[in-house]
Amino acid sequence: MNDDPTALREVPTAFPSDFLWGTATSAYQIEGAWNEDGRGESIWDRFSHTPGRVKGGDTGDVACDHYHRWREDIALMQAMGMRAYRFSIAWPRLFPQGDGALNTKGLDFYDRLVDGLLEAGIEPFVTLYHWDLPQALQEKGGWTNRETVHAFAFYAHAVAQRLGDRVRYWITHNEPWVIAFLGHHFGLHAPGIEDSGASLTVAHHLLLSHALAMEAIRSQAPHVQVGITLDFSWIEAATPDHREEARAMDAWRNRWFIDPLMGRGYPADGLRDFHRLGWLDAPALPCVEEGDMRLIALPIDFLGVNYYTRTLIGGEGERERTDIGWEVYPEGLYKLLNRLAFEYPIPAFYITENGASYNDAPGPDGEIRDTRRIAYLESHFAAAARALRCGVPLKGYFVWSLLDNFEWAEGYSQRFGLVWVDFATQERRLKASARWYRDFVRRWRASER
Ligand code: IFM
Repeated sequence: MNDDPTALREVPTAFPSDFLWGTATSAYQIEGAWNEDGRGESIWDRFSHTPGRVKGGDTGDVACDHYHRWREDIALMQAMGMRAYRFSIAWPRLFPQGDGALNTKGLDFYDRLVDGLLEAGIEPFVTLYHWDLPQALQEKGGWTNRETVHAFAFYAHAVAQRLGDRVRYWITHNEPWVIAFLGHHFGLHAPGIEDSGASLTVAHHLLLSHALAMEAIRSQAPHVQVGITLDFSWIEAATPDHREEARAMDAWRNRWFIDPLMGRGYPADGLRDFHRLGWLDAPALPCVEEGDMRLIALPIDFLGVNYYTRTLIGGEGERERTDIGWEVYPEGLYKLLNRLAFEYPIPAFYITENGASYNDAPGPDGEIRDTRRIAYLESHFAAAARALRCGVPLKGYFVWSLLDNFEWAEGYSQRFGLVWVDFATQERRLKASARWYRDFVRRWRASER
């Protein structure tokens, strides 16, 4: 038995040979260059520049300076043997005012990035919206305004027209739950609104815009795969008394988006329960126009699943947690994938995010021994392997994140990266987990399946 926590244990052979191992990032969290080459202001620029909104007054103005260092970052992925990379496009780089004239310099950046990835043998997965709405659209009501749905489809069309010949995988939205509720009900994310009625309208418009964007992408690139990424939590009741609350939480946290996408409409039990439990002060569904629900249910080619933790209703206690305070619960990934595959007719799944915040610093020798991250990943990879053995059509796995980066309202206080970033000098350094992941993929490539 090898006691070295950074050593490779058994490589699960369940992963097929075309499995896409990768890492994920998003534009605002890594790019920096917030006002270069004609980029417009986004709601996250405005939010982070507002005192008191982000821990430590941190902003994404520079972040990981990926806008200038993308070649170095591709080289890191190559060194790690990655097969795929999920990144997002900053809408305000392309349309500084949200719609209207295209800023070609913005699109050129992503064009070069895609070419660079393909040259390195890395499959690009493009996310169109990872939370950075052009501020100009926010001035007109943002996602509460139905016009934004059309602006998003217009933006999707422009990106697909340019990149659709090379990008084979497209994700419309990342985590609409977070956008709708953290951004418009709790006010913890941009645009910092606290209005439950608005949050339900936003949720509906996000789903509708997903459908119209999917149509726009398919019109430009008929052979690509298009999906959406939802964030899920494994919800459990700690005691029988908490079962009802757990069911309501599941309706809100897990089913609010997937049910309408699968043609089931909004969870009927949800709104009544949210109201009763005092979670949402919105007595009615948002304005749903005729034909909306049919559009929202247009078939997706794949579902992106973001999974980090369990939500145990009615039970705190001593449980292992990452540095951001989220419980380590790999079993939840296994159960979640099985449940999704069992309940919904989804042809393919990708884990588009899974990872952990551990703030290990370099030791005296400069090494970052993030052994807890290795253990976290190992256990979650094993959970995914079990799901595969049960027949879940899982096609790929993206670790969040390639780099330590701007963790939204937490600023730079939480490090999710496989690669350590010194934000003062922009030096990058592979953590032990990055080498572990590299070895894992190497061993998997070499193993006979
Ligand atoms: O950093 C975020 C990411 O942008 C969306 N999913 C969760 C991650 C960790 O909080």
